[in-house]
Amino acid sequence: MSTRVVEDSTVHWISGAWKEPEGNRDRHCVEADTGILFLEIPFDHAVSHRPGTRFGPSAILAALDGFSLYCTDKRTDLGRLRLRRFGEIEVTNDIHATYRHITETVAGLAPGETPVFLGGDHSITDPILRGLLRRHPDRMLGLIVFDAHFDSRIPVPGKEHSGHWMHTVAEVFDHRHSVQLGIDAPIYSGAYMELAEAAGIMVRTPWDIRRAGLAATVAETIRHAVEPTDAVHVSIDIDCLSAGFAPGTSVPNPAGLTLWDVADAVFEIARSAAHASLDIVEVSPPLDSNGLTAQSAAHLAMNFLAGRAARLQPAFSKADPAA
Ligand SMILES: [Mn+2]
Repeated sequence: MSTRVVEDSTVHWISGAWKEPEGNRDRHCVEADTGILFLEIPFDHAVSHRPGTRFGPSAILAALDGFSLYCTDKRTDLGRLRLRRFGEIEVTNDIHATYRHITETVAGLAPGETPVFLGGDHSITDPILRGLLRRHPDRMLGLIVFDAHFDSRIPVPGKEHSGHWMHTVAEVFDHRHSVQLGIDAPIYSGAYMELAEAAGIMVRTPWDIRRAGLAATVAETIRHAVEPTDAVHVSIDIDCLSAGFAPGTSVPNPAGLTLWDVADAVFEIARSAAHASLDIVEVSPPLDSNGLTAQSAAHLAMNFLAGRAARLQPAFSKADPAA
């Protein structure tokens, strides 16, 4: 968005807030808790249905650049955050070499900044988590996933896809502090639900969430994945959203969650966790309608940023009637 309808000196845009050129890391400039590092992973070689998510990162960033640094919905100023772009993590059509490269890159990120990964297909969350575990081996990591899918299929060598990363990452990651919210895809057996819950994963379908209420579900999620851990990784597959909010994805979801439910949950999670990281995956601009899915993804990213910013504003909780 290069032309602004609004010319107002009180409004500061995300497009003008990026602090340093891509890849120029200055760890002395990064204040703990305020640094946010956006990384692009334009990888869709493992997408299980329709490709196109390689164009997701640039579309989400373009949408974010059209936002101001004030999250109006959450009455939260993002101005104290230091936003920085890493640029693209290099990907190739060698799936396993790409995963190794993602893990190495994430493991080597300087401490202090909060990483936000923009995909790409959902298979990248496995190498991201492996990298986060190596980046901070001293931290116990919780995992909160918003997705219509379990992503826990048994992988078949040579037929890798984006639907088995929850299974493969269990080689190195204990799911006892994992949560999956929004699971409702009609392509499973009861065995998937039983296996997930037997592994300690807190699974809540959209129906579960509607019955318990969002606030109760978020509180339970925080008790399961945030309070017992040192850091939490949030993974948002955009197909957790109803297709009305996210038509531009490989497998659009006719049911799903609402954008505001996920946004409010992400805000509360980001506000409650001492350390956090985020990935947003499966946004496919070639399948999108009027850029709506990228806008939804940007809205979720902004709510994550607002949650981190709200942690820095103790006065926020006094002004928040819900707190
Ligand atoms: Mn999914």
